[in-house]
Amino acid sequence: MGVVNVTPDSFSDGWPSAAQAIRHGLQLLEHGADLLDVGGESTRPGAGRVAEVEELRRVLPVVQGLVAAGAVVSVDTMRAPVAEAAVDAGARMVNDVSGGLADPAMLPLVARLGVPYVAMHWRGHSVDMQSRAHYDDVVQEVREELSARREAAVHAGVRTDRLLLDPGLGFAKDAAHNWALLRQLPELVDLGQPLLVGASRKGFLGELLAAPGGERRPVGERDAATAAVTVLAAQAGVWAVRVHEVGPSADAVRVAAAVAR
Ligand code: PMM
Repeated sequence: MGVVNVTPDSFSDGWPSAAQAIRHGLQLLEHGADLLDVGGESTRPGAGRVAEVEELRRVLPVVQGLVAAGAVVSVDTMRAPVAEAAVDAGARMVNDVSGGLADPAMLPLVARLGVPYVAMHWRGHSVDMQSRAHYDDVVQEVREELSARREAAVHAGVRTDRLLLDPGLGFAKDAAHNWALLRQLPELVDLGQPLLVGASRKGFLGELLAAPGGERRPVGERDAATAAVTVLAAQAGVWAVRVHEVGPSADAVRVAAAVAR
């Protein structure tokens, strides 16, 4: 899954215009992306909300442009009206980082639309989410909280064969939490839903690769580490990885598949 952020304030990339975002999405397809995730609201730690009208203005032309070019598009949004408008515009999947918690209309909407839905592990909006990064056993708690989101989705009418889960690396999680989740990915795959993992360019990779002086590896120089995570994810049976640079991860998936064969 290639990331197409239509956000001037994303932590790692972000295209200021629809034309640039569409061009970028088409490049990601050439690099081997199977689907493109279009988002108009940054969720980096500390980010505030974007107005719904602005989110729609950012996302819709990009969804339309990429769908017209033949891409399979998912929309990265926490808002039901944005999800609905994007699906009307041709998006085939909804990726909700809040797992239905941010907008009570989201789960009933995706049930009605019948589109695949990604429920990510989330404990609150980005502005103060890191204050919620407290766990006794992060893997167990993420499992339980994802199971609760699955129950809520099913209760709202979402079919289990259209439900995907995501541990939400970096969302109310520090580096140690992210590493623990990556180490125990099979326990999350065991939940029985297709699993999506988004480690791409995130801060914990920048910390791992920090220079001797302590400065974190710059965001644009974390793609080799991201591809390494992709290998581990593929080996653990993850369904997809959400990445900014698709080529290395597409190659990594092929290597993992060849080894498995
Ligand atoms: N991470 C970001 C945004 N959306 N969606 C899912 N399902 N999983 C993630 O880990 C995730 C996401 C933040 O990254 P970005 O600002 O680089 O897009």
